[in-house]
Amino acid sequence: MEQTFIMIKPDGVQRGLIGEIISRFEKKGFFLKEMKLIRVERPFAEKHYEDLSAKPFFDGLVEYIISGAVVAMVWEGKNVVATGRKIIGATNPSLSDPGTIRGDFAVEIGRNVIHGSDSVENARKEIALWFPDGTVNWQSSLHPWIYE
Ligand code: DAT
Ligand code: MG
Repeated sequence: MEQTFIMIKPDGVQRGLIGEIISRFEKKGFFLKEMKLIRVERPFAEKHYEDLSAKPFFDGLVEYIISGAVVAMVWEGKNVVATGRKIIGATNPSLSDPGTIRGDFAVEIGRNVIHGSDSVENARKEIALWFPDGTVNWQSSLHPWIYE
């Protein structure tokens, strides 16, 4: 089944939003397949955001990601990449709908609390980068109550 990479950024960790964010993905019917609290170093953050290296905000973005601990996770479920992006909300919290994570908990684009993969291909790349040893093999006993 499809997997996505979700990261709670340093502001989300500092603001005590870890449980709230995990809860939203759990309650939706997605399954946690990997998770770690980690503080990454600059070269790793630059690699994660390499597609944005030409953008004027790149340096500030990297500074922000390395400014504290993050929670890196793999979530699994049907259409989890696209649905995860909907749960997260628009990149700029001024435009994120209420009910989304960014719409409910963020104000500034440079403090938007959470990252989620934007395509299945990028999810594969990001999961391989953050979890090179693969993901945990387990199946929730709730699976048949959520998936037909
Ligand atoms: P997203 O995180 O929604 O996938 P993205 O991949 O385009 O958005 O950009 C990665 C992060 O970079 C984003 O979460 C916040 C920051 N960012 C994006 N566009 C920006 C901008 N115009 N000004 C400042 N920061 C920006
Ligand atoms: Mg992105």
